[in-house]
Amino acid sequence: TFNGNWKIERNDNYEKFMEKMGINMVKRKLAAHDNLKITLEQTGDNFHVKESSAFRNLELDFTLGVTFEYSLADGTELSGSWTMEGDMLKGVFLRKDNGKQLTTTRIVQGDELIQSYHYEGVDAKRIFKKC
Ligand code: MYR
Repeated sequence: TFNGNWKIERNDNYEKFMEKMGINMVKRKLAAHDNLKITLEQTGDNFHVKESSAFRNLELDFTLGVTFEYSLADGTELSGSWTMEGDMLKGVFLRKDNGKQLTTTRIVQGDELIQSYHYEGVDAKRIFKKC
């Protein structure tokens, strides 16, 4: 289950990923230590998400298979949706500014939630611990 409070534990290639996303060095340095926490609450196909970090606090709802809008901390706007494939959440989003695709997955393994990101040939992961 994805339900619970998750706190960022470590990043894998996140710096390179952000660089590919066009995020400047100062912001990348800050974002690498953003203390991201996410709370996920799934009820059937509906998810409630609380996101809190050094940059902002926000809450949002999404439904599997239903397109929604999401803005990154730097203001980049995305539009897309999550679907479930087996035990994995798969997200396909488009950047509104350039039309390019960002894909992401979430999977729970033991007490870790692993979120992967893919953009323009660059892969990264952020690994969260249950808290
Ligand atoms: C959510 O389920 O938490 C809301 C929707 C998330 C959309 C995909 C997030 C991609 C984040 C990429 C971070 C990139 C920073 C350069």
